[in-house]
Amino acid sequence: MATTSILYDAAGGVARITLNRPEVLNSFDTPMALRLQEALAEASKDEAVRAVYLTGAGRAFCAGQDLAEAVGRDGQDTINFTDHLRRTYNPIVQAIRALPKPVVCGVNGVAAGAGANIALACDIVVASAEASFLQAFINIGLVPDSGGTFFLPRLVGVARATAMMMLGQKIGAQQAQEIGLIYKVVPAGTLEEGGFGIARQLAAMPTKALGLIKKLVHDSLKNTLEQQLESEAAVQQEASGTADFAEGVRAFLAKRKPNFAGK
Ligand code: T3D
Repeated sequence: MATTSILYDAAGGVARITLNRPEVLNSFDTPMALRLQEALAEASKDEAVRAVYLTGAGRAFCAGQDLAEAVGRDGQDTINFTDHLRRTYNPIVQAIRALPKPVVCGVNGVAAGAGANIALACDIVVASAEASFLQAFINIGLVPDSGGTFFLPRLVGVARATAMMMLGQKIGAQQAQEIGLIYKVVPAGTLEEGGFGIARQLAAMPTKALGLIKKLVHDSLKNTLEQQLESEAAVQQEASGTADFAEGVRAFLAKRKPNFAGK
């Protein structure tokens, strides 16, 4: 039995956050959702952390809401779903999107329900070939939440998104890559190299500029081209004021590798 539902380890510039209730496929009970919020806040404020890696323990990434918590033995809801979403998954999704550092998700196995959509909220999603994505909500008579109805149409288009959400069928990692749901699938057993490796690589890059790219990409979803061009012009000025920009140019001119400090 897992005793700590969220594992947190920060080393070498990367905060590794592991969903850790493998006996129930890392499905979320409320304490676990609150702990994940704390872990994301810690990663955000720790200046030594320059990238975040989110993954799951055992054979699954995350099976979404712990259904035993949500529904009692008599089949009656034990939670108010609106309040619960506002307290648990919505702040998680918002924290991932607002974190001014890249968040890489290493999807090690099935990602279902809120688990799938928390993965899709991350900046770069790498999945093991054994992983799958399931908008499981409809299979129990619910609608997608945790940002699913926002992320899916934007990632894969309305036609595929609607079918995935309505049919509630598993999409394999390979197909997820082919339709643009995720960045990349890696062979089974190589997620540490292919997923965590990307987080490590990002942790040595210009952190402020990475955070600004994230902001620009998200802003673009609501901006006109004119607004976005203006945004880029303003944000570029900010990026040009960083020590990493100065180092990048110095290194280029000296024909050496840059040593970015993340400042
Ligand atoms: O306000 C709100 O909170 C609403 C929010 C909702 C957010 C949501 O996420 S709703 C969607 C909830 N999730 C699901 O409906 C997924 C349910 N799980 C599954 O469909 C399947 O387990 C999987 C497709 C994910 C994996 O299937 P499989 O065959 O690989 O594993 P399994 O045998 O079904 O599960 C293994 C164990 O994990 C099993 O327990 P056991 O029999 O070994 O004691 C199973 O009961 C448990 N488990 C899996 N998912 C959940 C779960 N236990 C509680 N809650 C789960 N979500």
